Amino acid sequence: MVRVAKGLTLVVGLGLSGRAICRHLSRLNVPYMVADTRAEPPGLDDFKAAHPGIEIHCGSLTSLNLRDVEEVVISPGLDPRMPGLKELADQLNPRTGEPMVVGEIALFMRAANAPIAAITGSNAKSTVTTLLGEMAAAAGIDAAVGGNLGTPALDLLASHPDAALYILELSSFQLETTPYLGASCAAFLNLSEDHLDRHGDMHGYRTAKQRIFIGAENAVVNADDPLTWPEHPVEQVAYFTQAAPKEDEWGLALHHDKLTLMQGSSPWLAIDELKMTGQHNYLNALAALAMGQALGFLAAPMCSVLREFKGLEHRSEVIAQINGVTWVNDTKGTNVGATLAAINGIAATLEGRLILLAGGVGKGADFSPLAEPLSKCARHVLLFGLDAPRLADALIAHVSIQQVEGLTQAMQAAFALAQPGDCVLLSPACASLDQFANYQQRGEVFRRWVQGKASPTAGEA
Ligand code: UMA
Ligand code: ADP
Repeated sequence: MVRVAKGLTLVVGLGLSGRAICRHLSRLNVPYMVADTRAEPPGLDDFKAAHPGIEIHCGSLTSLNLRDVEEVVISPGLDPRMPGLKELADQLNPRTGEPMVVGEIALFMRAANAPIAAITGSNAKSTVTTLLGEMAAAAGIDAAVGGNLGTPALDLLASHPDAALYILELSSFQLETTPYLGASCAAFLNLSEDHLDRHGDMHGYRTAKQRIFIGAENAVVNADDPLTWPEHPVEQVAYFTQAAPKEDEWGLALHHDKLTLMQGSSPWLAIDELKMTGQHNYLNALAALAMGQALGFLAAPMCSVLREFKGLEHRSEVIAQINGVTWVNDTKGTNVGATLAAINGIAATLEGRLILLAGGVGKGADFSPLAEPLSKCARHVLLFGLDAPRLADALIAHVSIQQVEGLTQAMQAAFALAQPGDCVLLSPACASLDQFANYQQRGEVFRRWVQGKASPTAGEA
């Protein structure tokens, strides 16, 4: 047994968040040690060089004696109820009154000096977080943007100590270990199956996400999905819907014969002024507008951002047209809800048929909702990765499928099958970690291959 010395904070995980937690504790002169469940966590030597004298434990946490630990700060990718921490996770810290095991956002809350806008949901978090950040910048507000999006929240405190607003994308993992948030504006965008391997079931997953409303002043939620509505007391709630809006709701309706983003009966922006396409992105625009309004942003800068915003890379991103076939990278479609949104967005304007490339780590999801839309618009589905057999079981009765080894084989097969007017869509409905470092790497493999085919001399074919 390795005893954690009295008064030490234990940081668990040496990923992006764990390192940000360490930097934050170092800045505050809080004594800490680090543990990582992996025998050889990536970048261990670099960490040691940057933090001389910090004790590091690698391997199972069950060999740590945590009797005298001050507090445990855990990384989002780890379950606070994992072996070695389970008992402690149920105890309260006599010093802070918070659970003994907390996450990065709990530390962020203690140190932040500016209001927080927080965004969660199964999908669209990064898009809405980025849109809101751009709207803040256009409105002349010094906002720092990060969280699950990529820059750990604690790093924002160091890089933007005088920010007027923190805009945070928060995952269910981060919210699960956040005792109190107190956001000025908290959005819960949508709920569909994801991360069931971690949260057990939809109830556990939704309960974690609902924590975004603890202490919130304003909420922005999806009128079409009551499961997003706040279950914690919130002063003001704004709703967005894909239908015509009622009263003060945000929604979509015809105005002068054009589909328009509306608040109640007031038109804001015609859809044909947006660069983003797809019904799901219209909802994302409405959610960002509702948040911006709750935070006091002016209308004109918000609309000018919406006119220019093209969407983020890796999300329904058109990479190339080759021989009349459109190749679309939606590697960030890492759950069934996201892939459904991508398919529906493309199907609305598709001339030919869809060829879907999907597979990877399914996280316990039910893939059957994909069957019906694919039966209507797909020429073929190419499946790869860990959960290809489960996807095949869900789809085989409805659409032509083929299991292949990996993404490259899937792209080669799609290239041979596609007809002019078709669209080849990478939207895996799964995480990438069985065959790639992350979703970005999967998207880059797709992009490079497709660009190589588009101009064979420029890239690898
Ligand atoms: N791990 C171990 N043992 C450890 C520590 C980590 O096995 O001791 C594993 C985890 O199980 C996981 C991987 O290492 O498979 C990374 O986990 P982490 O908690 O160290 O992750 P970070 O590098 O800190 O990145 C996290 C978010 N990742 C997760 O929550 C899994 C990043 O979101 C986020 O950008 C970053 O913090 C900064 O805030 C990524 C993500 O996939 C994009 N998020 C999930 C999602 O969006 O669906 C929630
Ligand atoms: P997140 O950060 O929640 O993963 P992103 O903005 O990165 O969300 O989008 C991820 C994927 O979710 C996209 O690739 C797209 O397929 C899908 N998506 C985007 N907006 C929506 C929406 N409003 N509803 C459902 N799916 C969406």
